[in-house]
Amino acid sequence: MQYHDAKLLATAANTAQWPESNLTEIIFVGRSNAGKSTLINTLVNRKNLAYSGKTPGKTRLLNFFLVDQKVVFTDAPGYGYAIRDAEAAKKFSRLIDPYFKYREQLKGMVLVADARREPSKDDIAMIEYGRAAHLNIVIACTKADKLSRNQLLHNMKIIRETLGVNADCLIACSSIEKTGMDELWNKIDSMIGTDAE
Ligand SMILES: Nc1nc2c(ncn2[C@@H]2O[C@H](COP(=O)(O)OP(=O)(O)O)[C@@H](O)[C@H]2O)c(=O)[nH]1
Ligand SMILES: [Mg+2]
Repeated sequence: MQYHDAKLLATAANTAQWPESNLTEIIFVGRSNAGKSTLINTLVNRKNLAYSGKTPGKTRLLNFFLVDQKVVFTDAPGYGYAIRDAEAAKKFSRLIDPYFKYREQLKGMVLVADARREPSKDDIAMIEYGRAAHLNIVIACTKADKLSRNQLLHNMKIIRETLGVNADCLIACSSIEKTGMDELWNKIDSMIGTDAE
Protein backbone atom coordinates (compact mmCIF):
# COMPACT_ATOMS: atom_id res chain seq x y z
CA MET A 1 0.00 0.00 0.00
CA GLN A 2 1.15 3.46 -0.87
CA TYR A 3 1.64 6.00 1.87
CA HIS A 4 -0.09 9.33 1.47
CA ASP A 5 0.27 12.34 3.64
CA ALA A 6 -3.05 14.11 4.11
CA LYS A 7 -4.51 16.70 6.40
CA LEU A 8 -7.47 19.02 6.65
CA LEU A 9 -6.36 22.43 5.41
CA ALA A 10 -9.54 24.43 5.83
CA THR A 11 -13.28 24.24 6.17
CA ALA A 12 -15.06 26.97 4.28
CA ALA A 13 -18.58 28.34 4.41
CA ASN A 14 -17.74 31.25 2.08
CA THR A 15 -15.07 32.55 -0.29
CA ALA A 16 -13.20 34.36 2.50
CA GLN A 17 -12.51 31.02 4.15
CA TRP A 18 -10.93 29.35 1.13
CA PRO A 19 -7.34 28.47 2.00
CA GLU A 20 -4.45 30.35 0.42
CA SER A 21 -2.66 27.91 -1.84
CA ASN A 22 -1.14 27.62 -5.30
CA LEU A 23 -1.66 23.90 -5.63
CA THR A 24 -4.02 22.29 -8.09
CA GLU A 25 -7.43 21.51 -6.58
CA ILE A 26 -9.74 18.67 -7.41
CA ILE A 27 -13.31 18.73 -6.25
CA PHE A 28 -15.10 15.56 -5.16
CA VAL A 29 -18.84 15.66 -5.69
CA GLY A 30 -21.64 13.15 -5.51
CA ARG A 31 -25.02 12.41 -4.15
CA SER A 32 -25.30 11.63 -0.46
CA ASN A 33 -24.34 8.06 0.35
CA ALA A 34 -22.59 7.49 -3.00
CA GLY A 35 -19.40 6.69 -1.09
CA LYS A 36 -17.54 9.99 -1.43
CA SER A 37 -16.03 10.11 2.06
CA THR A 38 -15.09 6.45 1.88
CA LEU A 39 -13.44 6.98 -1.51
CA ILE A 40 -11.35 9.92 -0.30
CA ASN A 41 -10.27 7.93 2.74
CA THR A 42 -9.35 4.91 0.61
CA LEU A 43 -7.46 7.05 -1.90
CA VAL A 44 -5.20 8.46 0.79
CA ASN A 45 -5.15 5.29 2.85
CA ARG A 46 -6.69 6.81 5.92
CA LYS A 47 -9.62 5.61 7.94
CA ASN A 48 -11.04 8.87 9.09
CA LEU A 49 -9.76 11.76 7.05
CA ALA A 50 -12.99 12.57 5.26
CA TYR A 51 -15.18 11.32 8.10
CA SER A 52 -17.17 8.51 6.55
CA GLY A 53 -19.74 9.15 9.20
CA LYS A 54 -21.47 12.41 9.73
CA THR A 55 -19.78 15.34 11.36
CA PRO A 56 -22.47 17.82 12.32
CA GLY A 57 -21.85 21.27 10.95
CA LYS A 58 -19.07 20.28 8.57
CA THR A 59 -20.99 18.21 6.09
CA ARG A 60 -22.57 21.28 4.51
CA LEU A 61 -19.31 23.10 3.97
CA LEU A 62 -16.35 22.77 1.63
CA ASN A 63 -13.55 20.78 3.24
CA PHE A 64 -10.08 21.25 1.77
CA PHE A 65 -7.55 18.45 2.24
CA LEU A 66 -3.88 18.92 1.47
CA VAL A 67 -2.55 15.66 0.04
CA ASP A 68 1.14 14.75 -0.33
CA GLN A 69 2.00 18.45 -0.41
CA LYS A 70 1.10 18.41 -4.10
CA VAL A 71 -2.67 18.58 -4.54
CA VAL A 72 -5.74 19.75 -2.66
CA PHE A 73 -8.88 17.62 -2.57
CA THR A 74 -12.03 19.64 -2.01
CA ASP A 75 -14.84 17.66 -0.47
CA ALA A 76 -18.23 19.14 -1.39
CA PRO A 77 -21.44 18.42 0.51
CA GLY A 78 -23.40 15.45 -0.75
CA TYR A 79 -26.50 16.29 -2.71
CA GLY A 80 -29.67 14.36 -3.34
CA TYR A 81 -31.88 15.40 -0.52
CA ALA A 82 -31.76 18.85 -2.06
CA ILE A 83 -34.38 17.87 -4.61
CA ARG A 84 -36.96 17.76 -1.88
CA ASP A 85 -35.57 20.78 -0.13
CA ALA A 86 -35.36 24.02 -2.12
CA GLU A 87 -33.63 25.84 0.72
CA ALA A 88 -30.85 23.22 0.85
CA ALA A 89 -30.45 23.44 -2.93
CA LYS A 90 -30.04 27.21 -2.69
CA LYS A 91 -27.45 26.85 0.07
CA PHE A 92 -25.58 24.26 -1.96
CA SER A 93 -25.34 26.47 -5.03
CA ARG A 94 -24.36 29.50 -2.95
CA LEU A 95 -21.45 27.46 -1.60
CA ILE A 96 -20.44 25.81 -4.87
CA ASP A 97 -21.11 28.42 -7.59
CA PRO A 98 -18.37 30.87 -6.62
CA TYR A 99 -15.93 28.02 -6.16
CA PHE A 100 -16.47 26.81 -9.72
CA LYS A 101 -16.40 30.35 -11.07
CA TYR A 102 -13.50 31.94 -9.25
CA ARG A 103 -11.17 29.26 -7.94
CA GLU A 104 -8.46 29.37 -10.58
CA GLN A 105 -6.49 26.40 -9.31
CA LEU A 106 -9.56 24.17 -9.58
CA LYS A 107 -8.62 21.84 -12.44
CA GLY A 108 -10.49 18.62 -11.94
CA MET A 109 -13.64 16.95 -10.72
CA VAL A 110 -14.18 13.46 -9.41
CA LEU A 111 -17.87 12.65 -9.62
CA VAL A 112 -18.58 9.86 -7.18
CA ALA A 113 -21.44 7.67 -8.34
CA ASP A 114 -22.77 4.44 -6.86
CA ALA A 115 -22.20 1.84 -9.59
CA ARG A 116 -25.57 0.27 -8.80
CA ARG A 117 -27.59 3.39 -9.55
CA GLU A 118 -28.45 5.46 -12.57
CA PRO A 119 -27.08 8.99 -12.42
CA SER A 120 -29.51 11.53 -11.01
CA LYS A 121 -30.46 14.91 -12.46
CA ASP A 122 -28.10 16.42 -9.91
CA ASP A 123 -25.24 14.26 -11.20
CA ILE A 124 -25.95 15.44 -14.74
CA ALA A 125 -26.07 19.06 -13.54
CA MET A 126 -22.71 18.61 -11.79
CA ILE A 127 -21.12 17.28 -14.98
CA GLU A 128 -22.45 20.31 -16.84
CA TYR A 129 -20.96 22.58 -14.19
CA GLY A 130 -17.65 20.81 -14.55
CA ARG A 131 -17.68 21.18 -18.31
CA ALA A 132 -18.60 24.87 -18.09
CA ALA A 133 -15.62 25.37 -15.78
CA HIS A 134 -13.37 23.42 -18.21
CA LEU A 135 -12.46 20.81 -15.63
CA ASN A 136 -10.97 17.42 -16.24
CA ILE A 137 -13.70 15.02 -15.22
CA VAL A 138 -13.46 11.51 -13.83
CA ILE A 139 -16.38 9.36 -12.74
CA ALA A 140 -15.59 7.06 -9.83
CA CYS A 141 -18.13 4.25 -9.90
CA THR A 142 -18.15 3.07 -6.31
CA LYS A 143 -19.28 -0.12 -4.61
CA ALA A 144 -18.18 -2.18 -7.62
CA ASP A 145 -17.76 -5.10 -5.20
CA LYS A 146 -21.54 -5.31 -4.91
CA LEU A 147 -21.99 -6.20 -8.58
CA SER A 148 -21.03 -9.07 -10.83
CA ARG A 149 -18.58 -8.28 -13.62
CA ASN A 150 -21.40 -8.28 -16.18
CA GLN A 151 -23.70 -6.10 -14.11
CA LEU A 152 -20.84 -3.70 -13.50
CA LEU A 153 -20.05 -3.36 -17.20
CA HIS A 154 -23.74 -2.95 -18.01
CA ASN A 155 -24.24 -0.27 -15.36
CA MET A 156 -21.09 1.60 -16.30
CA LYS A 157 -22.31 1.79 -19.87
CA ILE A 158 -25.58 3.35 -18.66
CA ILE A 159 -23.71 5.77 -16.43
CA ARG A 160 -21.40 6.76 -19.28
CA GLU A 161 -24.29 7.30 -21.69
CA THR A 162 -26.44 9.19 -19.20
CA LEU A 163 -23.59 11.54 -18.36
CA GLY A 164 -22.37 11.81 -21.95
CA VAL A 165 -18.73 11.01 -21.20
CA ASN A 166 -16.14 8.75 -22.80
CA ALA A 167 -15.54 5.26 -21.44
CA ASP A 168 -12.03 6.22 -20.35
CA CYS A 169 -13.50 8.78 -17.92
CA LEU A 170 -15.03 6.00 -15.81
CA ILE A 171 -13.23 4.02 -13.15
CA ALA A 172 -14.75 1.13 -11.23
CA CYS A 173 -13.87 1.50 -7.54
CA SER A 174 -14.26 -0.55 -4.42
CA SER A 175 -13.18 0.51 -0.98
CA ILE A 176 -13.63 -3.08 0.19
CA GLU A 177 -11.43 -4.65 -2.46
CA LYS A 178 -9.30 -1.50 -2.77
CA THR A 179 -9.65 -1.55 -6.53
CA GLY A 180 -9.58 1.43 -8.86
CA MET A 181 -7.30 3.48 -6.61
CA ASP A 182 -4.14 3.30 -8.77
CA GLU A 183 -6.17 4.18 -11.84
CA LEU A 184 -7.80 7.09 -10.06
CA TRP A 185 -4.42 8.31 -8.82
CA ASN A 186 -3.12 8.17 -12.38
CA LYS A 187 -5.97 10.42 -13.50
CA ILE A 188 -5.41 12.78 -10.59
CA ASP A 189 -1.66 12.90 -11.26
CA SER A 190 -2.34 13.82 -14.86
CA MET A 191 -4.62 16.65 -13.71
CA ILE A 192 -1.96 18.12 -11.47
CA GLY A 193 -0.31 20.96 -13.25
CA THR A 194 -2.36 20.25 -16.35
CA ASP A 195 -4.91 22.58 -17.84
CA ALA A 196 -8.02 21.06 -19.37
CA GLU A 197 -7.66 23.34 -22.35
N1 LIG B 1 -19.53 -2.41 -0.33
C1 LIG B 1 -19.10 -1.15 -0.41
N2 LIG B 1 -19.65 -0.20 0.38
C2 LIG B 1 -19.20 1.06 0.26
C3 LIG B 1 -18.18 1.42 -0.66
N3 LIG B 1 -17.97 2.76 -0.55
C4 LIG B 1 -18.82 3.20 0.40
N4 LIG B 1 -19.57 2.20 0.89
C5 LIG B 1 -20.61 2.30 1.94
O1 LIG B 1 -21.61 3.21 1.50
C6 LIG B 1 -22.11 3.99 2.58
C7 LIG B 1 -21.98 5.47 2.29
O2 LIG B 1 -20.60 5.81 2.22
P1 LIG B 1 -20.07 7.29 2.54
O3 LIG B 1 -18.63 7.29 2.18
O4 LIG B 1 -20.44 7.73 3.90
O5 LIG B 1 -20.91 8.13 1.46
P2 LIG B 1 -20.99 9.71 1.21
O6 LIG B 1 -22.28 10.16 1.79
O7 LIG B 1 -21.01 9.84 -0.28
O8 LIG B 1 -19.79 10.35 1.82
C8 LIG B 1 -21.32 3.54 3.81
O9 LIG B 1 -22.08 2.59 4.50
C9 LIG B 1 -20.07 2.92 3.22
O10 LIG B 1 -19.50 1.94 4.04
C10 LIG B 1 -17.61 0.38 -1.48
O11 LIG B 1 -16.72 0.59 -2.33
N5 LIG B 1 -18.11 -0.88 -1.31
MG1 LIG C 1 -19.68 11.81 3.27
